[in-house]
Order: sequence, then C-alpha cells, then structure tokens
Amino acid sequence: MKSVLVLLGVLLTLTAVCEGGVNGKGLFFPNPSADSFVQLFPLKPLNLEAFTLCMRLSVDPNVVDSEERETILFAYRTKDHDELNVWQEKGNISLYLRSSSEGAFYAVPLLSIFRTDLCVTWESSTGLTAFWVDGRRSTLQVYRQNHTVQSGGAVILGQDPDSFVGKFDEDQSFVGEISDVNMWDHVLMGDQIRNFSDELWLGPEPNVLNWDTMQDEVNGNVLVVPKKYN
Ligand SMILES: *[C@@H]1O[C@H](CO)[C@@H](O)[C@H](O)[C@H]1NC(C)=O
Ligand SMILES: *[C@@H]1O[C@H](CO)[C@@H](O)[C@H](O)[C@H]1NC(C)=O
Ligand SMILES: *[C@@H]1O[C@H](CO)[C@@H](O)[C@H](O)[C@H]1NC(C)=O
Ligand SMILES: [Ca+2]
Repeated sequence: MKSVLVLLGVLLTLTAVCEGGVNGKGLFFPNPSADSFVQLFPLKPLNLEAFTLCMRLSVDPNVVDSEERETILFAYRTKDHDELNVWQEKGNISLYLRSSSEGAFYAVPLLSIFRTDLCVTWESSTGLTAFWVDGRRSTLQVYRQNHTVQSGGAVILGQDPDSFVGKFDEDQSFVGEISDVNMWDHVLMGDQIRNFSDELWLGPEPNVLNWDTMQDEVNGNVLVVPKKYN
C-alpha cells in the first residue's frame, strides 16, 4: 500500500510538471468521474472521407467490462452531433459516425488490464469499416457509405460529451490508460497498422492527430504516465 501511495505521489508531481504536452506519454484515468478528461487539438480540421484511428488502451475490467456499462474510448463531437465516437459497450467495440444510436458493432475481444493496440479504419467511397486488435483485423462491415466526417468539433478522451465539451456522465467515463492516439486521413495498409506501436515508425506521419506533437489539455484527475512505462 505504501509503495502504491509513493508511486501515485510521483505520478501526481509529474502531472503538474508535464502540463501542456503529452509527447508520447500515457494518460491514466484512475477512477470513474464526470469531470476528468483530456482535450486533444488536431493538426488539421477533421473533414474526412477516410481515416485510420489508432490508440493503445488498458482498462479496469471490473468497471469497463461489466455487462451493462457503456464506456467511451474516443469522442469527437461538434455542437450538434456525435460526429465520430468509439465505445466499448455490452460486449462489443463500436464505431458511430454522426449518430449516437446507429453504430457499427464488432464482437472483438474486449479490452483488458493489458494494453491493447486498437485501430479502426473507415472509408466513405466503399463504406468499408474494420477494427484492428493487436494487429489482427476484424471482419469488414459496410457503414456510412458516402458520408463525410465534419470539422468544427472537439476531440475528447475520458468522457462522452452530450454537448460541446460538456454534459459528461460518470457512468460512461473511461477508466484505465490511453496512449498513442494517432489518426490519419486515409486508410493505412495492413502492414502499417500491424506496426503501429513500433518505437521506430516507418509509415506516414499521422496527419490528423499526432500523439508526439499535438497540443492537449488535461482536466481533472488524469495522471500523465512517464515514458519509462512504455
Ligand atoms: C453486441 O454484439 C452482440 C453479438 O454480436 C449483439 O447481439 C448485441 O446486440 C450487440 N450489442 C449492441 C449494444 O449492439
Ligand atoms: C454512394 O455513391 C455511389 C456513387 O455515386 C452510389 O453508387 C451509391 O449507391 C451510394 N451509396 C449510398 C449508400 O448512398
Ligand atoms: C513492419 O515491420 C516489419 C518488421 O520490423 C518491417 O520489416 C516492415 O518493413 C514494416 N512494414 C511497414 C509497412 O512499416
Ligand atoms: Ca453521454
């Protein structure tokens, strides 16, 4: 117990020091809350006809994997719409584009205490959508063909906003660790997605969200995990 407290003390101190830049570190959401979140500032507007969104996640399964819980993994919301949301809910991981009710559901293995590399790819021209879990691709689904993701929203980790950066719900909050959130404005090749967590990334630079370079704003009780835990 003592060592846990000491560790938390160290992490909390670092939170203060590391304000204003994630720079390859992790974000740890230690418990359910309605006010802890991180806003990410994209490198360019999310005006998208295709994307690859990747992140690395571990969760508290006692909270997040419970049957009836909906847990937000990634939220991009404009004033009027849930424009691009990723959830783990009721035994599925799901993608929603401009909807909070009609998603694409995937019965992939649920998140666990160990870190999972999770990517989702979508392209408008075909509607082809897939989740990639630790480099393994799910079956494809056709979802939202000819749709365009619109700019003008806010990217939020840790909470599901029901209004523009607001109306959070503790029961939908993320509990666990998130890192390596990267987004490209096209669908990467399978080989590249399989290599996404490599220290030495050989693929194209993430041009929408770039975990190493983008600005972020940490709110509430979110611990910035030092790089040595990578
Ligand atoms: C999750 O997936 C199962 C089986 O794939 C399905 O029966 C269930 O309705 C899905 N849950 C939601 C919320 O769509
Ligand atoms: C999408 O656009 C293509 C080309 O215009 C068309 O053939 C197709 O039916 C459209 N799909 C949907 C779901 O609207
Ligand atoms: C993926 O990693 C393997 C092994 O390190 C490497 O040989 C390959 O060139 C990489 N592929 C891409 C597309 O980065
Ligand atoms: Ca909500």
